[in-house]
Amino acid sequence: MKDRVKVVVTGAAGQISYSLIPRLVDGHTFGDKIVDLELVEIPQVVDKLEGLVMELEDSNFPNMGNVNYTANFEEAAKDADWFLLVGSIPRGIVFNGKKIEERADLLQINGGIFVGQGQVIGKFGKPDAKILVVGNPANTNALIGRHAANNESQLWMAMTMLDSSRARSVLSKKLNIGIGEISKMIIWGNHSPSMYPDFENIMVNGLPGKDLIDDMSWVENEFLPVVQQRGKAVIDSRGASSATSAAKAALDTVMACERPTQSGDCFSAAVISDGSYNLPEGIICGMPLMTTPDGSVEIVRDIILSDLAKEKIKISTDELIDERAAVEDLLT
Ligand code: NAX
Repeated sequence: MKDRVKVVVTGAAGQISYSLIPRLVDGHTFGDKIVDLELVEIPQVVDKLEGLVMELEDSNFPNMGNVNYTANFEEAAKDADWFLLVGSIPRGIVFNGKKIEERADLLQINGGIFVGQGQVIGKFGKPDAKILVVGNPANTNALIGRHAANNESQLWMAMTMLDSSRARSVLSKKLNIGIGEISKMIIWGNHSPSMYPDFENIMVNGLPGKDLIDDMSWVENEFLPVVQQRGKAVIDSRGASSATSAAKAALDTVMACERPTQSGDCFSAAVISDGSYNLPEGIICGMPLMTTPDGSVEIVRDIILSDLAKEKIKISTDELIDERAAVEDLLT
């Protein structure tokens, strides 16, 4: 009998999920496992998911198991292995009669959602469940969810893989090499324009690539701003935020956790800081991670940071500390 994996996706009727969900059951992300899906939406939208389920059925994915949709997160969460928390309230919408434009309001509203979801995950998710927060502000939402879950054996991550993919794309063009030739692309800090893509620790074809990037003016004036502002550039052009690339990044994160990391490599996601690299403790911070052969995800601790890197990372961790202060009432 094939192994099974149960995956909960929130924000299932949104644009990222439309690209994400079919690829969870296509036999690539979870290999040969049968994937049971729990698709979650808010009550106003949940019925739309009937159409998505029809499409999934009509796609004939051989590895698709049971598929349910619901507005009841508790019902969905029971014994789940993975939680992909995509759902959140975007900036600009009217919520309880008020237009949400300030980051502080966004933090409070979405933070509130993650208190409830965190409590449920802590109680009903599998003890070794992995939780990937995509919905913004992802790091602080994950911090709130993790706190509410109060379950140390579960792993809470916020997604920085998209930033890592963007950085690899820009570097591959600069170096005129294939994407697959670049590895170890670490994103430090917050998933926001303050994050720091660590070009100094990349590997190119398995060898240190730092010396290939000797043009500091390009780094400061092109590489860093392009990567940090890429999300905004996509919104400006498309009129909507990144969707298919965000979905691919979520899948890449899942796959990075599901398979052991090759020796010398690492992948990017934000996890709770334990003080490694002198980062402030108790924030969800982008870091280098590896999956061990027994399936646990750990921080890679042997990266060397330059003074430039430390200075840039501090800007981002300071922002995370400010965000934490803005939701202090949700962390008690
Ligand atoms: P959409 O607005 O298309 O979809 C979001 C969906 O979430 C909506 O259908 C909404 O009804 C649902 N939702 C809201 N609250 C919910 C709740 N409590 N439970 C279940 N569902 C709920 O947004 P989409 O483009 O799919 O983006 C989703 C989130 O990803 C946004 O917060 C966006 O900012 C964030 N992103 C994060 C990225 C990252 O790298 N971490 C990159 C892409 C994206 O910007």
